[in-house]
Amino acid sequence: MALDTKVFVNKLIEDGYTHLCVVPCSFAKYVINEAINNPKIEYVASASEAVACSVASGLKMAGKKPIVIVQSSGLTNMGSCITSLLKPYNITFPILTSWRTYKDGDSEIQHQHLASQLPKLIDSYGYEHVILNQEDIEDALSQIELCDTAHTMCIIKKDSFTKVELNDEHKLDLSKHIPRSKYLSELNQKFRNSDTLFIGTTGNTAREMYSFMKDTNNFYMAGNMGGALSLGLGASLAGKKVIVCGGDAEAVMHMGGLTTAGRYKDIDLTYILFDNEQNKSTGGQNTYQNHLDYITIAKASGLEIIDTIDELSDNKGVKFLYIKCGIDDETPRPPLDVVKVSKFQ
Ligand SMILES: Cc1ncc(C[n+]2csc(CCOP(=O)(O)OP(=O)(O)O)c2C)c(N)n1
Repeated sequence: MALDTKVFVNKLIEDGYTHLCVVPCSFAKYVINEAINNPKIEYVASASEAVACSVASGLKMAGKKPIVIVQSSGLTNMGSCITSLLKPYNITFPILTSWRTYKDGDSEIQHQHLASQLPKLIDSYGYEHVILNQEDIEDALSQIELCDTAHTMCIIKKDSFTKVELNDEHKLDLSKHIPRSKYLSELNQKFRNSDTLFIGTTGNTAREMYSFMKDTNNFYMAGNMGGALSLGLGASLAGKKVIVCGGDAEAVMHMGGLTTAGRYKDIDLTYILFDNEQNKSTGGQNTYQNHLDYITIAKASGLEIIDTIDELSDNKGVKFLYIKCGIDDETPRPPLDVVKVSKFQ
């Protein structure tokens, strides 16, 4: 059985909870939708789990009642905040983490390690854990209360919540933008049979590259969200020509990668940022990043701005291409044998 999401969120509000600080996981999609729909709780879309945890700490220390929701793969990002802020300063608030599983042969290898080790990770942070009771809403709420007052984390399993659609006023309309597949096909055409290495980021970019860039040399980075540009920087410092293709949520998770990459001139590295204004792969949640001017940020970080795929060339430098794009239909994930590559071609 799944918890009634609307009742659950409304009861949290009745219990005084004020903010939901989130990096999305598809397991929490419906709670996120309800929090966005419901004006009585504030949805704080966070660039990373570390950001979500620090914002929640500030809220709690200033008298509010925040809740954090993250994916198990992101719990490691919160490690520093947990061990050096929450624990020593005895700050508590509910941290809800999904528990992603892994089946042998599955290409989602980013979840393989924590599929068995999540409780140990939580334990190593000095936290107890409870598994959210999806059968009994009152018990589930008392588990959240416990997590608000003790260093206890709440694990969410798949299908814990009933379906809630986003209200129309929160839905994104990207129909006027050209879908990403069109640009990926153009890249495929231009770089087929070239030695340029393409790195696709976690999320739907890599998945779509698998469908629309069949003839290029691609590395599909299933996990390590936020690390694609830096992975590409390492490869280009080692002499590769590299083009990183990423999404807008991935771009901000470890944005310091831009400032590090911008220091270099004598390498061949390009970062193409596909901005679809959402976390497509975890359920299409709005990234709420329209206040960002990505081109200005990249330029100020030292990258050279180019405007079109046509301008991509073998000239040395660290280049940045921003593309606002629309949404393609779902495409299949790349299979395990193409994902699990430990050396670049
Ligand atoms: C550290 C970490 N946190 C959260 C996730 C869950 N996650 C996977 S993809 C994704 C969103 C990707 O969105 P974006 O980069 O905009 O690309 P899109 O899927 O929209 O193409 C999220 C939140 C993750 N894999 N790793």
